[in-house]
Amino acid sequence: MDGGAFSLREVLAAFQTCVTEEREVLLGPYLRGWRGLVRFLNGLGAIFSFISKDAVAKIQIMESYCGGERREEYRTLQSMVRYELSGGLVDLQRRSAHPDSGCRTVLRLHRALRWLQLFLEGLRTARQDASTSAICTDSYNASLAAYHPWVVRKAATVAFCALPSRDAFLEVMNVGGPDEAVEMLGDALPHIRDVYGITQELYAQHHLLDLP
Ligand code: 1PX
Repeated sequence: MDGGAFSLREVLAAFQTCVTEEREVLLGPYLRGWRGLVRFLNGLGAIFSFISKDAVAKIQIMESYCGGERREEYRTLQSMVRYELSGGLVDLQRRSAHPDSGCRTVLRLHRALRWLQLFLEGLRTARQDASTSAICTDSYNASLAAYHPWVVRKAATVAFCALPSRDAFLEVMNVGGPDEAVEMLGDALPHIRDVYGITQELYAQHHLLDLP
C-alpha cells in the first residue's frame, strides 16, 4: 500500500467485490475493505487509534486464517462457518479453547459494518450543516453500542466529538465535491447492505449471533 491519497470509492468497492454469483461472501475483499476503512480512520487523528487498534487486531486474526494452512476453508464466510462449526472450533458458551475463532472475530466486524451502513446513510442524507459527530453518535447508539461496556461507549462518544464537519468529512473521502461524494455513497451503500444482510442471515441460521 502506498502512502498517497486514496479514495473511499475504492475502499467501498471491495464490499461489492465480496459477493459472488452464488451469494457467498469472499473473505479476501471483505478484509481488504476493512483494511482500507482503518487507513481512513487513522487519517482522522490519533484520538481514534484505540478503535483502529482493535479493528486491526481482528483483521489480522482473519488474515492469518486466510493465509494459513487451511486457507481453502477460509475462502468464503460460508466455508468458514461450515469448517469451524463441523470441527468444533468455535466457543459457543464462553471463550475458552478457541477464543479467537473466525466466526466470533467476523461477528465483531459484522456488527461494526452495521454501524458503517447507518453512518454513511446518515452522512448521505443529512443536511449540509448537519453535525458529523451527531450522525456518528446516533448510528453508534443504534448498532454497536449495545455490545460495548460503559467505558468503551464513553470513550467512543468522546472521540466522536473530534469528527470534522460534514463538508470537511465528505472532502476527506477524496471522491470530489460534496455532490459527487453523496452520489458515490448512494452507489456503494446497497452493496454494504447486501454483505450485511447475507452475513446476518448466515449467522442467524447457525445461531452464531451471540458468540462470546
Ligand atoms: C467515511 C467513513 C469512513 C470511516 C471509517 C471508519 C472505520 C471504522 C472501523 C471501526 C471498526 C470497529 C471495530 C470494533 C469491533 C468491536 O466492537 N470490538 C469490541 C469487542 O471486541 P471483543 O474482542 O472484546 O469482543 C472491542 O471491545 C472494541 C473496542 C474498541 C472501541 C470500539 C468503538 C467502535 C466505534 C465504531 C465507530 C468508529 C468511528 C469512526 C468515526 C468515523
